[in-house]
Amino acid sequence: MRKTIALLLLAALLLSGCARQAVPAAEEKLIRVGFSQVGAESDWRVANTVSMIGALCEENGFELLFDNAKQRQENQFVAIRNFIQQGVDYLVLAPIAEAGWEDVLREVQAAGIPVILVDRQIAAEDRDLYVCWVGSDFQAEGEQVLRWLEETLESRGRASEPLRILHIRGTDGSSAQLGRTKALENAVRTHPNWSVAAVLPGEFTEAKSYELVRDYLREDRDIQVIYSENDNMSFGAMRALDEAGISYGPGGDVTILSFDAVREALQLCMDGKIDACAECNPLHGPRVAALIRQMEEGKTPGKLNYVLESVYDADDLTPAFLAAREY
Ligand code: GYE
Repeated sequence: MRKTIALLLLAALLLSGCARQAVPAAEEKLIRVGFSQVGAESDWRVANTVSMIGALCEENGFELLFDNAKQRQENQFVAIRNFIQQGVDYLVLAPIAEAGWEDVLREVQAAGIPVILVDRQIAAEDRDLYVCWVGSDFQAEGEQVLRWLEETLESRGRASEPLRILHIRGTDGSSAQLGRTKALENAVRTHPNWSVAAVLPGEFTEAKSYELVRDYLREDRDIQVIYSENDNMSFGAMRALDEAGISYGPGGDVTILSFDAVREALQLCMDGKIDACAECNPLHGPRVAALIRQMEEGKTPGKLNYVLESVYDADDLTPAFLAAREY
């Protein structure tokens, strides 16, 4: 899958023309934007990169400097300092983890460069370190998919059975992990018959999740639910379940709850392999471009900009819906 992602990214970058928006006047100076991206760890991330590159392109009036931090915060620090050197007009940052940004963002502030956070948030007390953020409400995503679980168990007359949940976590300390994990912890607290069998640090990658779940199932097969904080980790878990001869999906032994709802996951959901997908929309490119345009016009955008999302199960999905899906 990693190879597939890399190839997809390459193909998308080569093919992706500019997703043209407002037409800038011919003599208008390009707006120089430095974008520090988390990595290429998942299908979601690849879709996000394609969206950003598609929107922040020359035809739309931007010169984009892109850096892939390969899932390491130190790489983001280096990229950001390079962007300052290169005199960017705006810094767009998808922070890997929430903690640890004060120092470097103060340098950005001292250089007079406005910061837009995208996707994940930062934990800094000084809210002036960035102008605005656009992304998802990760805790709400978790709450929605857990409500789906609760209602589904009730409709099957299984609401009071003991439920052991295998929790596959995303990158520790990232907003996506923190929010989704909090939703699960709250739900377990309010359902006395639910428990977390184990927490596996899957780092949002298919390969890591596969290894961890494979090893885990050698010790414990008494799992009723897998709560996987992104689709790629679900794909890895499914491979491990296949190898262990454990069935999953509606009608199977293990219920799979997945996050992102990328096309491949929705296809698996339609095919009866994933029970429910909590949507997480990666198409932030045009949103970030619009925020920059507002700021160029001297306006101050709203501080926190949430994207609306829903939960899908097989009943919601059709081939036509999937074909029209952008990611
Ligand atoms: O869910 C995961 C990715 O921060 C929302 O990061 C993003 C998460 C997404 O690697 O697939």
